[in-house]
Amino acid sequence: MSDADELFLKIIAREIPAEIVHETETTLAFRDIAPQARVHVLVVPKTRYRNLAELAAADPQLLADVVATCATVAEKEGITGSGYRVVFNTDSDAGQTVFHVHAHVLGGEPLAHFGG
Ligand code: D5M
Repeated sequence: MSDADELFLKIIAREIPAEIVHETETTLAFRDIAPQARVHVLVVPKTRYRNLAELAAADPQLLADVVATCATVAEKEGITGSGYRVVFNTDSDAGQTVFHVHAHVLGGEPLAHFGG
């Protein structure tokens, strides 16, 4: 595991500062350091898995906890009325840079549309 991949474990351990938005027994939500929207929060499981596939295979309940925390964050940030997006960048084509699975919760303004 590289230093970059340990970053979120250090945030969970409060060894590196972050603006924490919400915490549960199994997950932590904190603001992205380089926000791509007015609201941009990362949700991580406190146990590290490299990416979404590893988490889904190893611990489906923990994946459900991450998704539930995303919904809670959207509520707390007041963006459920206008809508929001949840993204798991996975590996190189998606530009994943930190190999501790994390969901991006994006909203608070109209987002560029993609898909059909
Ligand atoms: O997303 C990794 C995200 O992690 C990227 O949007 C920046 C964010 N980041 C990097 N360092 C920090 C710290 N220290 N606090 C908060 N957010 C951080 P990826 O999907 O891997 O590209």
